[in-house]
Amino acid sequence: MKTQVAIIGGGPAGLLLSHILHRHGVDSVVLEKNSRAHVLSRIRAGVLEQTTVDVLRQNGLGTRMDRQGHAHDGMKIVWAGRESFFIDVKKHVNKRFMAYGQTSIQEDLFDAADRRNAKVLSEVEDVQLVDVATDHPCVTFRHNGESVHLDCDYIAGCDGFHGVSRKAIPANVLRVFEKEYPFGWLGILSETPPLPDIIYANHPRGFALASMRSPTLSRYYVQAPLDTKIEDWSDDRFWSELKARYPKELADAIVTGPSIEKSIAPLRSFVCEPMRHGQLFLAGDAAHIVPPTGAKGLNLAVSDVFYLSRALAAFYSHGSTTLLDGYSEMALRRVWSSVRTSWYLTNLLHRFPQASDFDQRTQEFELDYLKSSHHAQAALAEQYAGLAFEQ
Ligand code: FAS
Ligand code: PHB
Repeated sequence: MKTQVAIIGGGPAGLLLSHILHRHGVDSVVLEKNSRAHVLSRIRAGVLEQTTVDVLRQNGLGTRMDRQGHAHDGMKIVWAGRESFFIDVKKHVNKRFMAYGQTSIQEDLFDAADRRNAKVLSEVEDVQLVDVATDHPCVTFRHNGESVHLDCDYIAGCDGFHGVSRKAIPANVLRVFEKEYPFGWLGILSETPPLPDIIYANHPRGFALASMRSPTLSRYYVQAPLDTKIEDWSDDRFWSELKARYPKELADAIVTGPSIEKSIAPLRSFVCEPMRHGQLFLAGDAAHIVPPTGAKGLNLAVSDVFYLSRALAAFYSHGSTTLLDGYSEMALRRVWSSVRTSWYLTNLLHRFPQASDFDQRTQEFELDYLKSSHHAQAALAEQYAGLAFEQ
């Protein structure tokens, strides 16, 4: 087999890259190790930055999002049972963000791939990257019991944190920056009407978050210890703990119901540099992970794909490698900005088991300052809404 760009991973990064490359006349093959049903079963991100919304609309992927998504002017923060305050993103930076689930985006991407008869191979096995630092890289894998050799010009590693692409960068070249947080998020999905706003809560019992997927689908999270077992958390226990972390008038407004999904995600930050080695380019979770507090993970995958697809299109349309050569540094500037924002919000809103009284006091005064200063709120609004792409 031969293609121009071999894409490893059929999550949001891989499918979006394949879609945009096709619109620029660039051929690709997507290799996904799981079944389509498994990929669609994963419940993940829910908040889209303005730049992500723009990329989806500009590439013909915004129709259902504009119909079913919910645009927000900002989000609320409440702590220790006090009055909540609203970070008015629209007022501060004239941007909005969209509540539209990653699962819906994945469905839209698969539909678009089917419409263009895209070469998306599911349930591939034993993917290996060969000669990535030469001008004749290739990918070998097994599919439907057959061994396949895929020649290509470039390889896009879109295979997530546990993928194989990052491992193709030599250890003496790769630099890794990571931070583990001492807690996770226990999240549920329920077919109940959500609260009208996205509301972050910092409470002595721990962090909580109220979000949504649609007017009839709610998404909630509570901070939980790393050794939390799902089987120890009945729906009743979850709802009671969630309500305990919000002020009474908000807790009373939460409509409870049976969970249709329940999962725990550890919170970590991880960045690898560089995001390129030879003809291999990493995009999305293959290169970086952020704690979900800032709703940045999926949005970073989209920004990597925006930069990488623009660079590949420039090469195939007029032979320029300038954007390809600058991809890693450009993508990492936006990655580190989002890593920092996610780190700031995680420290601001969670209760750290080992926190000293000093740590606790400084956290409370940071919240007081954020509540009272429109400068501080403007800075957070700018970062939460997402920075503009570099030209
Ligand atoms: P993905 O991990 O989504 O996709 C990688 C794909 O590569 C997968 O389909 C995988 O099967 C495939 N793959 C792996 N190894 C392979 C191999 N060897 N060969 C072929 N294919 C291979 N982000 C937010 O913004 N907000 C959230 O609330 C949020 N919640 C999350 C909850 C969880 C449990 C997780 C894990 C992530 C969450 N994220 C959240 C982040 C998430 O949305 C990611 O940022 C997003 O999925 C990144 O997309 P991809 O880079 O495509 O990686
Ligand atoms: C979500 O809806 O899943 C969500 C919203 C905001 C976040 C993280 C996750 O910061």
